[in-house]
Amino acid sequence: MSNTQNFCLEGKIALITGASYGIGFAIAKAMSTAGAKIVFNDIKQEFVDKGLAAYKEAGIDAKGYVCDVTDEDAVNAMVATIEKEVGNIDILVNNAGIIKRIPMIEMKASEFRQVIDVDLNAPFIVSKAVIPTMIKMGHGKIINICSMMSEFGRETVSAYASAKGGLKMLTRNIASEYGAYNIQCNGIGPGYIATPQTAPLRERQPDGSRHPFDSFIVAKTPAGRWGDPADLGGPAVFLASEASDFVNGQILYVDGGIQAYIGKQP
Ligand code: NAP
Ligand code: GCO
Repeated sequence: MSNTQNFCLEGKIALITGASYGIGFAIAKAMSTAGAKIVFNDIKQEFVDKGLAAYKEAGIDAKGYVCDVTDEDAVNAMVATIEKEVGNIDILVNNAGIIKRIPMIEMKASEFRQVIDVDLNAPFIVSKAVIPTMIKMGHGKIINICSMMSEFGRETVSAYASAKGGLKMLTRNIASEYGAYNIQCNGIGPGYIATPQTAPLRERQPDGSRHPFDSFIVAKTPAGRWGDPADLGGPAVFLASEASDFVNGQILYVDGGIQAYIGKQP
C-alpha cells in the first residue's frame, strides 16, 4: 500500500526530456528539491553542456545526454545507458517540444510532420522505451507536458494543437494500458508560460508597446500575468510522487485560471 501522503522523491530517478532550460529545467529543479536524481537530454552536446552548467549553478548534480527524442534507436540507446550508468528510470517527463506558428494553408506537410514527430511521436517513443523496466520494478510515473492547445485551437498552431490533443489521448491510453502495473501516466497542461518558446508572443512592438497577444493573455488570465516555469514545479512533483498513486489519465491544467475566465473588458 503506497503512502498517498508522500510527496518525497528521495531515491527516485527522473528523466526529463529537453530540459536544458525552460519548463523542463524548472520541473527538474523542483523534482531535485523533492529528492530525485535528475537526468536530462537535449539535441546537441552544446545545449547539454549549457544545461549541465545551469544545473551545477543551481546546486544540482544532473546527468545530461545528447539525444534527439524523435530517433527511436537513439532513445533506446540513451535509456539503456542511463539504466547502466545511473539506474532504472522511475519518473519520465515528456517535456521536449517544438511549435511552428504558420497559417495552415501556408504550412508545408513536412513542417506539420516535424511538429507531430517531436510533440507526439517522441513521447510515444520515450514512453515505450521506459515502460518495460517500470513494469519489472512494479511502479512508474509518466508525465506528458500537454498544453491548453490540447483543448483549444487558435490561428497558426494547427500542427501543435493536433500534436498536443493527441498527447492528451496518448496520456489516457498509457494510463489505461499500464495502470495495472502500478504505472500512472498523467499530463500537465501549462497555460501561457514565459519561456523562449513564447518569447515571440511577448516581444515589445517597434513603438515600445506590449505585443497585442501579450496584452490579450494578461487580460484573459485571472492571475493577470504569464506563468513562470517555476509555477509548474509543484504540480510536477505531485504527479511524480506516491501522493498521486491513485491519479491516472488526468491532465492537470496549470494555467492561472485562463480556461475558467471569460476575460477582462479591454
Ligand atoms: P522551449 O523553451 O522551446 O524548450 C523546449 C526544449 O525541448 C528545448 O530544450 C529543446 O532543445 C528541446 N527539444 C526540442 N526538440 C527536441 C528533440 N527533437 N529532442 C530533444 N530535445 C528537443 O519550450 P518550453 O516553453 O520550455 O516548453 C517545454 C514543453 O512545454 C513543450 O512540450 C511545450 O510544448 C510545452 N508547453 C509550453 C508552454 C509555454 O507557454 N511555454 C505552454 C504549454 C506547453 P533545443 O533547445 O536543443 O531545441
Ligand atoms: C501559442 C503558444 C501556446 C503555448 C501553450 C499554451 O502560440 O499559442 O505557444 O501554444 O505554448 O501551448 O498552453
